[in-house]
Amino acid sequence: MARARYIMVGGFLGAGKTTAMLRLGEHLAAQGVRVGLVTNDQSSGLADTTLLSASGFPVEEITGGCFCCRFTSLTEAAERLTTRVTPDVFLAEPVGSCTDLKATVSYPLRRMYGDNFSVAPFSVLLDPVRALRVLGLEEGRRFSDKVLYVYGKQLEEADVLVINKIDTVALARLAVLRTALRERCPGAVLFEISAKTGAGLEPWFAYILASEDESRANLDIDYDKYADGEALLGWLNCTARLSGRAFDGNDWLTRLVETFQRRLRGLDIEIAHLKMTLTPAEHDRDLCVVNAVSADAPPVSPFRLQDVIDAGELIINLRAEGDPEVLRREAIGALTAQAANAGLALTVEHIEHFRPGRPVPTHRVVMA
Ligand SMILES: Nc1nc2c(ncn2[C@@H]2O[C@H](COP(=O)(O)OP(=O)(O)O)[C@@H](O)[C@H]2O)c(=O)[nH]1
Ligand SMILES: [Mg+2]
Repeated sequence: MARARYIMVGGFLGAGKTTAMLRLGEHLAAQGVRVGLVTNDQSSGLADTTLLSASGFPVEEITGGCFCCRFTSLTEAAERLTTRVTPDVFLAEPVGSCTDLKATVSYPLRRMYGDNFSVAPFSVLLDPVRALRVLGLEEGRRFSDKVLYVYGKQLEEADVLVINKIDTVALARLAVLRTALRERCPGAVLFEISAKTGAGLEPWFAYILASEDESRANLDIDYDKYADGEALLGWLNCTARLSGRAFDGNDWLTRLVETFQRRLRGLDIEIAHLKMTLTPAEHDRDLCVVNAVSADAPPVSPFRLQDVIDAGELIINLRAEGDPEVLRREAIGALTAQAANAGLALTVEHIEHFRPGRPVPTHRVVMA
């Protein structure tokens, strides 16, 4: 049997991994290539899984830890997808606060499952506005140094650096970022894309579909610092049911995101990624998605409901640099107020808040 291709698309929270994977999935499906997707998070109830499933792709979700720490779950998820659809290509999205993924995922896959998978070079996506701030090229809200350490390691380990969202920045700003990245990551192949408009996607797709992962000296990484940086990020996942009278779900969800952002801005908490989905009770293909990738960035809604709804399921995924207790309190506050505003009954079905635990990879293949 021909080996399936394993393509991992990494990058910081909110960089556009899910959006780009969806585009790649559509590109492949249009050519009759079978695709299976794997999402990953520290806990369950993922907006990404809801979004990708609603797009019609077979998705397996790995929860409770990242790929590197749950390597066996990754290969099991691949087996389940194989049973379901026998994918020619697996597209996998690691957690956006993870790094050292070549040593802990790509190399072990090649070494132990080389007969099953041909592994693509590792792509790391970045949001240009975030990157310009992180690299100190522009002013704006930033994370603390330990979080930036993880961000820096993500850039450093990229085989392929992909500046995404080029539709959001002027050419001059893009040029500044390109120059800085070339200097900082001379070994990486650079692409510039917009997963939203489709600009620049073809050359990147062609490259990752055709090239093989190459061994490089391992990332020089201090796992204590990495763990500290990851643990500064608070995680909140919430699933809730709304019901009552007919309401405009698109408008309602955008206001909820704005309310939540305002509350977090007031506490000087920077958001890495806040994403919400609202799915009507009766249509599993219709949904609204609203995202914010910073406390001060305007919310965007890449998917919108066709019609007003009178009942729905809400998912909130927040990753922000703040105390998880505070994130929970503010989430409940924003949600209760926004439900009351619209005269809706609210039932919180599941809520979790925590800091990611120390990364302890299942395997770490060391290259000289
Ligand atoms: N303007 C613009 N927005 C994008 C682009 N790619 C992704 N986004 C938006 O960025 C946000 C985060 O995207 P997502 O794919 O969820 O990021 P992930 O956390 O890396 O998986 C969402 O609101 C997307 O709609 C792009 O090329 N241009
Ligand atoms: Mg995602």
